[in-house]
Amino acid sequence: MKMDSRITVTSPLLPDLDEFHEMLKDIWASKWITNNGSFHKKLEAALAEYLKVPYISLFTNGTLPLLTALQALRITGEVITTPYSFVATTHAIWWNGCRPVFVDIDPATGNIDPDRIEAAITPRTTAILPVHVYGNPCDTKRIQMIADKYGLKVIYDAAHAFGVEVEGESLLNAGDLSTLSFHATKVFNTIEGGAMVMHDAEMKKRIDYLKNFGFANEVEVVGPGINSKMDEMRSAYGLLNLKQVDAAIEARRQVALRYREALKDVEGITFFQDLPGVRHNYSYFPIFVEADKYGMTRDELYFKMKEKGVLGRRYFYPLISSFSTYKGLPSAAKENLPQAHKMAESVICLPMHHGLNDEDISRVLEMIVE
Ligand code: T4K
Repeated sequence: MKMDSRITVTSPLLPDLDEFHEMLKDIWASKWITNNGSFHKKLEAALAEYLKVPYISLFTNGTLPLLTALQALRITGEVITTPYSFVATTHAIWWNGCRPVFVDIDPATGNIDPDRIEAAITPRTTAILPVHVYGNPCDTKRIQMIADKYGLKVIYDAAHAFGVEVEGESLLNAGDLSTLSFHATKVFNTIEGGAMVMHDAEMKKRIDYLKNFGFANEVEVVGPGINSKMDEMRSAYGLLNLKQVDAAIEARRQVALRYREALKDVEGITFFQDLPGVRHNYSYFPIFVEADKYGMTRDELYFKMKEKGVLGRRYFYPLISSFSTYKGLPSAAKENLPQAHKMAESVICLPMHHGLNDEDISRVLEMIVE
């Protein structure tokens, strides 16, 4: 099989090269290449409008806004979170000197199960860090009620939730802060990149200081900041990608429709449906393999697909709580996380991106349906 006939799990949305070149000429002429330049400002304004959020701050990736959100809210002690995510979610808690406390997930969405959060709260708990996994919205109302009852902060890892809306409202406005990833593999990308969404100008100012070493001005450092500024090249690239992101989401939706139609009667294969009132972004298309009904294990199917050049991914296997770094935590015990284990052991994310053509989709489906 030729290398270029492989179908990858995702493929980056790329801006028009000529338009990008024109923007690069402007950047070269200005000689201002990073540190809150004009393209950076333009991208923040354009994203705030597109995402329907009051304030947004750009970052260099999706991990540093998580770290910074915990810093900004001065989170200490224990943070309740999900094991069913990319490892960056838990790393951010650890890097802040806090203890992650894993809570099992709801199999209907893959997200933290609100029914199990209260049992994990102790006098040391200060925050909840849920993830809208695959862009499926968490039960934000229930989570907020619990947070209010116990005086906890809520930071959403919304790395997968670019553009997701619930009843016409941006999902990114839930909780105290939300963070996004604009990595190459995401629905909207700036190559590497990310952002934080906040509710007020005061918090935006604080976050902007924190991502620039804590500098409030030339001579004043107001907090233990970090360097996570997005440069002008990637801001310009982002502005161009924003123009085509709606078309990309629609193309992804069409792929999801084809997958769902072809897989609906395959015994032992299940998948998520669109949730009522939700504008999904189709960032991933996970399927779940029940070996006894399907006649093949998840890994047998996964490796068979791989052999034939159809490169799905087992997001999120292994669970974060199974990595050697975290498996010693009391909340990482397998019996505490049965649903998360079940999902991690049955999932394959099928190729899902704007560039898949009919032939690609048929090739993916043949692997599963045959
Ligand atoms: N929170 C959550 C819930 C996250 O999922 C993530 C990241 C974060 C936080 C942290 O955000 P960042 O700091 O990363 O912005 C990928 C991504 O690197 C990572 O961003 C993402 N989540 C995670 C779920 O997936 P890998 O190691 O699986 O990526 P990789 O390099 O194997 O790429 C996957 C496939 O994508 C490749 O097989 C082909 C395709 N691809 C990839 C790249 C980089 C391309 O076609 N072109 C490319 O340039 O982690």
